[in-house]
Amino acid sequence: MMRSILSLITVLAPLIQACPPGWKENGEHCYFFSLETGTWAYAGSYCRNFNAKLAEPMEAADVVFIDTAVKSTHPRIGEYYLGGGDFFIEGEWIWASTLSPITNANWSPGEPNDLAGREDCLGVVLSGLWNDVPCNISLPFVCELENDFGQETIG
Ligand SMILES: [Ca+2]
Ligand SMILES: [Ca+2]
Repeated sequence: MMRSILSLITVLAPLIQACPPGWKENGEHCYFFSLETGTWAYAGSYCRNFNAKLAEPMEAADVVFIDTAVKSTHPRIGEYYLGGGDFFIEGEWIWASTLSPITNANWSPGEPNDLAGREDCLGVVLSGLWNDVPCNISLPFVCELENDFGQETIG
C-alpha cells in the first residue's frame, strides 16, 4: 500500500511541483518579474500580497538565474529592485527579510557608489549585475516565493 502511494506521488510530483502561472521556476524558488513599477517599499508590499517577498538571491544559482532573466528575457527596463539594502548603516548591505549580511554581492564595477548619498536599496541592472539605487524611485522588481508546491508532501 505504502509502496503504491509512493509511486503515485512519484508520478504526480512533476505535475504538482509548479510555480504559479506567470512565475519562473528555479529549483526551490519561484520568481516574478514585475511589469509595473514602484518604490522599493511599494515593491515589497506588492510581493507580500502574494505571500512572497522581494527576491533575495543568496545562492549562486539564484543569482545567475535572476541576472540571466533580467539580461535576456526582460530587457525592456534597465533595473529591478531586489530585497536588500544598506538601510541602517551606510555600506553595510543586508537582506531585508532576515537582516543578515549580504555575502554574495554581484556588484557592477564601481558599485555600490551611494550616488549623491541616497542609494540604499539593491537593484539588478540590465547587464545582470547589481547596483545600489535610491529606494524612492519607480522601478520594476523581482518577487520570490518558496517553490514548495507539492514538495512538502514528498518530504
Ligand atoms: Ca547607501
Ligand atoms: Ca549606484
